[in-house]
Amino acid sequence: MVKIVGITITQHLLEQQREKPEATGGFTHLLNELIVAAKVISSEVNKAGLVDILGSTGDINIQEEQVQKLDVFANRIIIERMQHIGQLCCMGSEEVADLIDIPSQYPKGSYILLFDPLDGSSNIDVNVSIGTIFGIYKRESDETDINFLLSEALQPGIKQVAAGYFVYGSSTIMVYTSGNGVHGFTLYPSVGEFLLSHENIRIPESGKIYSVNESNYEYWDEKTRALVDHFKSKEKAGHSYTSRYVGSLVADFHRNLLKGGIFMYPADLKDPKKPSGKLRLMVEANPLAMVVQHAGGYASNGYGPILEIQPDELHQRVPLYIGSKKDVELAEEYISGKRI
Ligand code: P6P
Repeated sequence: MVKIVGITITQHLLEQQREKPEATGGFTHLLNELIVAAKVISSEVNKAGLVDILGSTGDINIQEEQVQKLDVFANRIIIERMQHIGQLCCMGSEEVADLIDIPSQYPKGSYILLFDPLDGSSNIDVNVSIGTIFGIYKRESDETDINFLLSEALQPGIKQVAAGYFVYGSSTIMVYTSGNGVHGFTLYPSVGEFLLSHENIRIPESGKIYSVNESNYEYWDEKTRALVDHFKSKEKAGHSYTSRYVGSLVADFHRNLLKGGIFMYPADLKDPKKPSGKLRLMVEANPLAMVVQHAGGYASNGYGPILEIQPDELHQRVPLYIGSKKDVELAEEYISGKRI
């Protein structure tokens, strides 16, 4: 007899809401609707391969990447579900070039949702975990016209009111923070409920795992090479590290969050159009940076906190060093040249 442990996420959110006298319930409503969208995506991901939703559409997205059918599906599910709830003034998606307006027939709210609908989707047809990443901001003015809202969406990550991710893997898990600890919930499929499974997650201050795509070694500068060489050398590091790289950011990040370690996607010269590396500031780095910070870790672009970067554009890329505080601080010492 399986003993159901852990409170539901609905119960958790209501308890968190009760702790905030000024809360109107709007944030709880927003997160609950996003959770429904994730359940739908999880259901589709878990039967991918059985239905014609695998593979690419043949299109190239704003990121100049092959669009996977599941990317399109996940993006559509989130937009369609979130646009009518009356809590958002706009949305930004990794899959959509411009900021997404709320159709005029629906009421606008004061929150901004930025998301990567299905990160790592090139791994779906080989059954590697993938996920949805999200960051939530509040608009700072009364402006609701989409032509003015881009400046409202381009806030530094430190302004996020909440952030988190869903991993669609051996189980579907949601990890999020609204500034009051980092909490993980595991989907109980037959019940359709996310149950609290990882309360108040804390990342170890230093780890024994480093995650990086070493095939980019020839495209890195000397400082980046020295940093990765450090993790490969027991003598330099003082203990041995192990390399773990799934190629799906949410999977690599989630493992390191629980076990400790550092994930790196450095700047590289592989693609002159992407000198800052591959990952996106607004829909990948900022949300995970908020999560890791509230779990006691740190996220840097190699020179300073990811969360303090003032964004210039919705899809800007950023080098990312994220995970255990001591490991990321070491990365900063190498990348900023303080250590050779
Ligand atoms: P590479 C997936 O495409 C993704 O955006 C992240 O999920 C992942 O961390 C990264 O790209 C992997 O990139 O260049 O190592 O294949």
